[in-house]
Amino acid sequence: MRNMNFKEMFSARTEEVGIVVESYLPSVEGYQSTVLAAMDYSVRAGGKRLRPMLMEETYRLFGGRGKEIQPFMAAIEMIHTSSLIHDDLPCMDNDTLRRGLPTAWVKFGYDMAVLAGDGLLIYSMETAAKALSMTDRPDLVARCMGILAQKTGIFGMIGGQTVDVELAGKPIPKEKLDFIYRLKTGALLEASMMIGAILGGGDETQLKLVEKMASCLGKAFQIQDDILDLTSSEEVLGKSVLSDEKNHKTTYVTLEGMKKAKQDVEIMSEEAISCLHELPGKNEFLEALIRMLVNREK
Ligand code: GRG
Repeated sequence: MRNMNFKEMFSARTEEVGIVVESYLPSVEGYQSTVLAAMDYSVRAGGKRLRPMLMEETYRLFGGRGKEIQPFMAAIEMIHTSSLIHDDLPCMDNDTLRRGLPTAWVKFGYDMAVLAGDGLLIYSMETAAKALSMTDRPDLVARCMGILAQKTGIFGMIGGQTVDVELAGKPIPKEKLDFIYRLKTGALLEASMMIGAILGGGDETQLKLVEKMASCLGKAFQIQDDILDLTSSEEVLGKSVLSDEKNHKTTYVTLEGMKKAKQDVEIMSEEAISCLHELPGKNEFLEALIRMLVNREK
């Protein structure tokens, strides 16, 4: 078989990771099947599966070879998907297209979309707990469950989204925008890579470095997301574009201008790569993945 280029390798990994994630979804049955169908629809709609992919690649970087990472891979994608469902709601960004399909609230109604987001969010914890019976280090699994909850909650993604929503339509000083990006987007990337590092056997110093690497990546990733919202199309992204403008949001681009936004994406991604180089082990795919994420077109 001929050698695959990075794009092909990335697509293959997206598919492999997707199979793991989907294998943890609950069956769509019973009196509550409508909400289960909305959860199932939103996760199976696809997406790049970046967070579980980064988690598994970090786990491998530290030499992890077991299966206890898999419930966490599914859990982080469930949390991410739940956040997309809620982010698209009429009371938030009011968007109608996600992952190339009608958003959950358009397809299942506002009420069911709220419940599907809630359902996925808490099912993620039930899923992560499955790793307890797949390991001889339940202490590490318990720690990872704590990190998963913390980085998702009010001191993580939900906290960042709160400030983002509250300040829509208002000018935002740079420090507050940095706070929003670090929490709203960075926190789940931090959880992904930290869980990979902990279960892979990383020590405390390495864990701090992994957190910093993911935080730089998160900031670069969100700035790139702002850029794409302005410069790309619904066909390419599979989601609504010009959403920030519609919601009168201050973004990195409106604050700093397109040129600086692009430069800062480069700077933050190089910083993430230099953290990676300080860590032991080598994972060329992970390095290429970080570079590709911040230069992505969708
Ligand atoms: C119910 C858990 C819960 C949360 C409510 C709505 C909310 C709080 C948070 C929203 C956070 C959010 C949507 C941040 C933006 C992050 C971002 C850039 C998402 C796009 O991620 P990709 O490109 O998407 O990885 P795919 O579809 O490829 O997975």
